[in-house]
Amino acid sequence: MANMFPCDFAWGAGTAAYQIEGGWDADGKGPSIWDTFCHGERGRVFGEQSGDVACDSYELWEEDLKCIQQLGLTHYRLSLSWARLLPDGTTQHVNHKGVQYYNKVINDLLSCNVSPMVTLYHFDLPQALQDQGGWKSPGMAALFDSYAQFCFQTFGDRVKLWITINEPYVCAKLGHEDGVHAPGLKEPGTAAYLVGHNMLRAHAMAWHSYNSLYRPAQRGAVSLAINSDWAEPLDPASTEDIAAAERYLAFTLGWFAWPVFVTGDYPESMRSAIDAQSKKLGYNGGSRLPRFSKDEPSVLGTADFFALNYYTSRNVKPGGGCGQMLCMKADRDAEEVLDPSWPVCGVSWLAVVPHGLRKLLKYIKGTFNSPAVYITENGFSQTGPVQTEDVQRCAFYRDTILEVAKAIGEDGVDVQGYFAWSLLDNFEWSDGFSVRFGLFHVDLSKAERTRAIYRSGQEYAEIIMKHKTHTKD
Ligand code: GBH
Repeated sequence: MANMFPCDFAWGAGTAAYQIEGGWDADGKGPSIWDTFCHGERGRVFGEQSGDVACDSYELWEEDLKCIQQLGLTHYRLSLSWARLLPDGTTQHVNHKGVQYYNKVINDLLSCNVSPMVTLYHFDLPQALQDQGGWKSPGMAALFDSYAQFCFQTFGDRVKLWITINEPYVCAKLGHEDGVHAPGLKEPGTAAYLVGHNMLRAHAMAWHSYNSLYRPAQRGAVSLAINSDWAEPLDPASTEDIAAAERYLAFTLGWFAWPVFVTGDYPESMRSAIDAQSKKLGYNGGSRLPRFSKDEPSVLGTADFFALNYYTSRNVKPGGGCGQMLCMKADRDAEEVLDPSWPVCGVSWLAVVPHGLRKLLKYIKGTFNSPAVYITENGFSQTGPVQTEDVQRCAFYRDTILEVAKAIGEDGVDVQGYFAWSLLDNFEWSDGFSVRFGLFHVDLSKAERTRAIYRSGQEYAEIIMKHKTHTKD
């Protein structure tokens, strides 16, 4: 099909600090909750692995830059380690070595004509702030805002695309409901809603700070990255399944996008499902889904673009509970079914459904008033022996990018960029290094952490090259 990508389309790839940097205690960095999580109880992370060294990008940044150039990326998405910049989480103590590191990264990117997209928070809270209650504590919002302002002040002359928080859903649910991510809390049915709420408040405060204090001079754009699967009713003719699919989307995408893009509050279907479940189980501690205070600046309108992390799709029907216990699954009442025709790559949750991305983009256009969209993450994983000739992943990127082209050309979605996840094989959270999302393989058996391009990296480079040279006029 004709090339639908605008000439200034962002062709990117992403990484996150804890997943690649290593240098966990180097040069004055403070510990984060992921350091604590990995160094703590056994059995939390595959093979007792950690991000202590990871791809050693703290030492080997210039190797990463070579990879970025080899792909011909126009944009690179990285995250800052809060505890590397502010070891105790507060602006009382700035670690200048940390500032120096990110200054070099940003300056090197710019001198190679690559625009940075910078995420302030990708799962790695300074441990010192967890010790004060972490994201369950309402005070985190102001602490995040100070950190964000410090970053805008320090790097915002050069960084024009900011993500405040990556995937509040994952931090809230995997970190505080399931306990499989740091800080490893298992408080089903309550903590996640509180954490999600404080993250939205934190994001909104930072956006307002940027908007009034930094935007006039820096002229950048700020958003938060929302992850969501696409969901469809298992039986398209069943009203129960249709309602379940709507609840599924409300509890993932809607939880964060509705307040920011539509009403300043959570989706009504989400609150009523939670409250109905509380009633059923005789919980009378008030609504478990917090309310936004009228005394704080609104979360409505606090995103300059829509940042979407899309990986997979689900078919949905009512169901999924935890007996007499409170839990988000029971609140959501939407059971996930994988279509047997969808291939699964690497991890069990990742069914390959490129056309789900197009549908989700169309849904976002219709529901959130045609925002500009950046696909800030999308990728395909490997497990088991390393396959350098990863032809399936090549097909995945081709198919997915074609779906993005259709979303732009046929559905009129204003997609402005696509970031493959990930530049490098890296520390895949509780899966350790057993799951590989990289466009480059990283040899962990060598101190040099040698990077080697996969076939899919070459494929992506060719796609980028083709589109850069033949963009629509
Ligand atoms: C992204 O989240 C992260 O932002 C990124 O750091 C990570 O490397 C990448 O995924 C690849 O995993 O195990 O059944 O509970 C993607 C969204 C939502 C996908 C939670 C996995 C867990 C499913 N993730 N989901 S399950």
